Amino acid sequence: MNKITACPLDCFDACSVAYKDGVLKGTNGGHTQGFLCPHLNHYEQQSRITTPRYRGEEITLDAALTKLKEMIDANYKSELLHYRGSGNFALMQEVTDHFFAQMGAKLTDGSLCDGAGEAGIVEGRGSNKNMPMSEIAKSEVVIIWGRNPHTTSSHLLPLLKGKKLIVIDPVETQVAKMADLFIQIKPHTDMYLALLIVRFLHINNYCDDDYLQEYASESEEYYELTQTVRIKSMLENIGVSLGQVGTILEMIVDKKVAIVCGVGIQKYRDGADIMRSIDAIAVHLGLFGKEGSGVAYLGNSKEGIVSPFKTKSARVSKVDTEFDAFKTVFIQGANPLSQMPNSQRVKQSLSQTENVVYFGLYENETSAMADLVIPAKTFLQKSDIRTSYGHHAFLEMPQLQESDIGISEYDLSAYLCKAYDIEIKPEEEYLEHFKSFAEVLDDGTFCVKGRENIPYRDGFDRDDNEFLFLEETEIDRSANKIILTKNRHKKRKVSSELYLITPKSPKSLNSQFQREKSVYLSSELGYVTGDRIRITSSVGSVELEVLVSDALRQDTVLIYSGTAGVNNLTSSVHSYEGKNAVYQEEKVTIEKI
Ligand SMILES: Nc1nc2c(c(=O)[nH]1)N[C@H]1C(S)=C(S)[C@@H](COP(=O)(O)OP(=O)(O)OC[C@H]3O[C@@H](n4cnc5c(=O)[nH]c(N)nc54)[C@H](O)[C@@H]3O)O[C@H]1N2
Ligand SMILES: Nc1nc2c(c(=O)[nH]1)N[C@H]1C(S)=C(S)[C@@H](COP(=O)(O)OP(=O)(O)OC[C@H]3O[C@@H](n4cnc5c(=O)[nH]c(N)nc54)[C@H](O)[C@@H]3O)O[C@H]1N2
Ligand code: SF4
Ligand SMILES: [Mo]
Repeated sequence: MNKITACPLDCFDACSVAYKDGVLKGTNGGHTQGFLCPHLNHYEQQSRITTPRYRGEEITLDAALTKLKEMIDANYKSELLHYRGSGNFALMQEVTDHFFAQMGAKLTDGSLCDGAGEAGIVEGRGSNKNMPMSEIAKSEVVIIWGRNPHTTSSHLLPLLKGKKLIVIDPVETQVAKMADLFIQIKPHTDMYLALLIVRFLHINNYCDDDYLQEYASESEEYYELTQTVRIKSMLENIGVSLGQVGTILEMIVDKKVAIVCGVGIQKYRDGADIMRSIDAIAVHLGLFGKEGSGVAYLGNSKEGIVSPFKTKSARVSKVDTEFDAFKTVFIQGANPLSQMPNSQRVKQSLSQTENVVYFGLYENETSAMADLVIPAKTFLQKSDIRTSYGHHAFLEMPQLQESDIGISEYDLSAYLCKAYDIEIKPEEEYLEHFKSFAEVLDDGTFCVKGRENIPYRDGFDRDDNEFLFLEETEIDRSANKIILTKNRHKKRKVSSELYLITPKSPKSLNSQFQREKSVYLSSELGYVTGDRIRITSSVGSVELEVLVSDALRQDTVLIYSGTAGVNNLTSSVHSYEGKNAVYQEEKVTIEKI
């Protein structure tokens, strides 16, 4: 008989999974339609860490736990850091936070992922309530804006059939090839396109005036702001024609429109402002609070769920963490040496930390330099529950396999809590606690109680119920940067500075699974597949082999997330809002080696 669980990975789709005789398949009902994706199809073939290690020597799990306790014993509380990533997205991952917070250790805050965009959404709307996949299914027109569904949310694709499709991306992705209109925008210029769209909505009287009066009364002021952008020179600058803007307007007016955004638009310091400028388009069209309309981004996967864990503690940012300020750093479900920005800084800082503990499934840069390596159990070998940032399902993940390898997050926490006399409840009680936030639907599946399919029906979650538009200073901050960059280009050679974009690869999930090894360039840059080049930013450099791709703009260098060395190029500054990592602000130069 099939047993049902869910994929544990950090992914919009959060698929329900049928498990039979060691084979993982999509469930027939719901959005998976019987299909998973390459990550889960090959999940059981991944080679895992099977044995704990201390400074290169294999040891037993008992010995590893004793070592861990010794390391913790040797600390003052303030010298202990718990750094947790998103390798597994299920709810019980947080149980280790419970132990470390009670111990007085520091935890992290900030985001390597969607924090800037989320901050922009919260500023404008007062909260981040997402448009779920099931509502996108009801739209007539979909704008895919800085998201790559073939790679990162493939279960969205069947829902796009029969709809008008606009894609805005610097890369001609597979979904761009299917689009009725594709705008191959210059990286980091989405805010200007968004401002221009609102301006033309006003000029053509296409705004939903009744809606604006009720929920966005400052729209006239915002219109004035959009007029500070010079149309012709800005369109030239961002690589969009007036005709294309006209086509967008024709396609979206008086339609059910879903604007489906990804993290691509917000990997910049002003990522929050960019997201808010896109939200403003939806506000002018009156898309919020209506069926099949709105903006989809990454929702908060824990919306509607109160954690049973006690995790109050002092926190340090996970973007520019000074690991060497701690004596012991416990890393769980993360590969900071590859995935945090500024890898050389991370390496320097971690190598000066006395005890680095890696608790994970796979070997990677971080496990290689850790003093103590503790293997985790896979999602099939422990009990858990997950929710999603792309839809509202509540998915149980019962234990389906026995294994002698590794230890679960709960068992490790229970061991440590016992050792330090910290209260921890039985695992089943935590799972039951989570289940109290689930409600059953007509088809027998579960969703998170209270999550709205059509949020913002009665306006926004701000005191005055209104949307808060971007202000002049915020737009200036971003506009200045474009002007500054242009001046820099004048001084140096224009072709020498290229945009770095670092999206997700179809082969890996960030640094898990099959990692990419190449840099992708447009053939117009004069390199051929197989050339080795050095890519350099003001932060550092990396050497990679070229793969020529016609999907790219001439001014763009693409290195996928998870490629070893990509984050040598990125700096560990924070976004202006949202305490997010900034992966695409650095310009790069390239040279043959
Ligand atoms: N296969 C696979 N799936 C994944 C992941 C993975 O690593 N691999 N990672 C998971 C995680 S952690 C996340 S957060 C999600 C993210 O999912 P997505 O948001 O889809 O992620 P990205 O590929 O980073 O970015 C999406 C698109 O943004 C485009 N882009 C880059 N810069 C710009 C820009 O300035 N403007 C515009 N308009 N577009 C731009 C990129 O070319 C890319 O096509 O995916 C999840 N799913
Ligand atoms: N240049 C660039 N850098 C990026 C990005 C980008 O687009 N470009 N994307 C950013 C984004 S959006 C994200 S979310 C981050 C992700 O960065 P990380 O959170 O570091 O995620 P992964 O690289 O997937 O590494 C996760 C590790 O978790 C471990 N793991 C998996 N399952 C389990 C489990 O059940 N238990 C335990 N204990 N461990 C487990 C695996 O060993 C794996 O190596 O990367 C960010 N870094
Ligand atoms: S699409 Fe996403 S949630 Fe579904 S199986 Fe693949 S990684 Fe997991
Ligand atoms: Mo992410």
